Amino acid sequence: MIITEVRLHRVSMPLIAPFTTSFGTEYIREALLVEVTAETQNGAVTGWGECVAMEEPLYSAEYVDGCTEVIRRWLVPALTGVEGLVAESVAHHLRHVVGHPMAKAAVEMAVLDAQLRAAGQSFQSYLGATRSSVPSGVSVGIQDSIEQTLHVVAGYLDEGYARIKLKIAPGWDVEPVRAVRRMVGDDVLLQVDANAAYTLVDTSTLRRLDEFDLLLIEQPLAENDLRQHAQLASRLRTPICLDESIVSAESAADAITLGAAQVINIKPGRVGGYLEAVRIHDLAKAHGVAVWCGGMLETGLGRSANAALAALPGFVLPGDISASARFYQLDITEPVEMHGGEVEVDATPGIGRAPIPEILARFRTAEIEVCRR
Ligand code: NPQ
Ligand code: MG
Repeated sequence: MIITEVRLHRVSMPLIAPFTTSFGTEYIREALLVEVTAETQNGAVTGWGECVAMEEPLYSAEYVDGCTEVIRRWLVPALTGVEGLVAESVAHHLRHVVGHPMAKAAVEMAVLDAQLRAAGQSFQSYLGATRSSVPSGVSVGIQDSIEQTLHVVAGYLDEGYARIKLKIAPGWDVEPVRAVRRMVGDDVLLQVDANAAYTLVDTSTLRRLDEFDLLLIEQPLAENDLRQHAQLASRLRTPICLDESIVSAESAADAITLGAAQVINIKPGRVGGYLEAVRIHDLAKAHGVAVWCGGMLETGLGRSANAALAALPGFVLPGDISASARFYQLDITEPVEMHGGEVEVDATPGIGRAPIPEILARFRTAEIEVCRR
């Protein structure tokens, strides 16, 4: 294919309820969508990508305005002249730009969507994924009280979610986790996510979580603390899962070799795209390391693509792939639904769903034409 037009759509989507993690409270999801139009052997086709960066650089170094700039100024210009562009060569054409994995992932996703739509192929079939639905976990933000936490968790279990993840932070860890485990009993899959809020000084506190039979503790220490995570792992019974630290297949290999990660959270945006995500899946599977698909409060675009990714056989733990309704009153695509603890994998052509024009227009705060041939 050859790219003929690229448009960026900035959308502002109110969350159903504020979402608090160890790094802050979010009220609105500021999302960035990439619309790529290309000429292919089968005619003109449009593909959509979603950039998962947050509005502020709190989860990782990237943020929406920065991604907009790097996509507009550096990434798109590196692709527009390329004849015979395929999704599998996007990362190669962008390799001279250091960093910016979420921006690169969004562009690659749009090209892959266009490519699959032109070929009439679903993402599931492209990946060779066989399951038609995937288990759906839910991420529970830090609440104002333990009572409120129990109320929220009970609601999600009533809805049928297959796994609960509690956000933790120093001062909000042992007691809320104890209360939730006591309420839900031994059989509910329960895990925690610290979003890098602790240091090795907190080892004794983190050890106290061992008694609650958690599936894993996600990213207790800072992004660059691979060695410290390995040290912590040797002192905890609870398996350590890395999120922020896993930025590429290389870092995944390092984490596995060092003993820093017994489990890996794969987020396509964080690692530079769905194709790198598949490489990490393959690597982890070859090493017997369990993976699951993380979430970044995606719109239906990224959410449906994540469900297809999570249908690969190495995704042996439920992902943070909840229903659209977990976060949004109204999604910009057909909503992703959860039934009986599972989310269905789309079998229609493309990497995910496409925005519904009227809803996109309603939430859009800016539209930038990056290029037109
Ligand atoms: C995580 N997500 O696993 C993240 C982090 C996160 C579902 O727990 C706006 C946009 C707010 C993206 C808050 C979940 C966010 C965000 C947290 C991502 O660490
Ligand atoms: Mg996380």
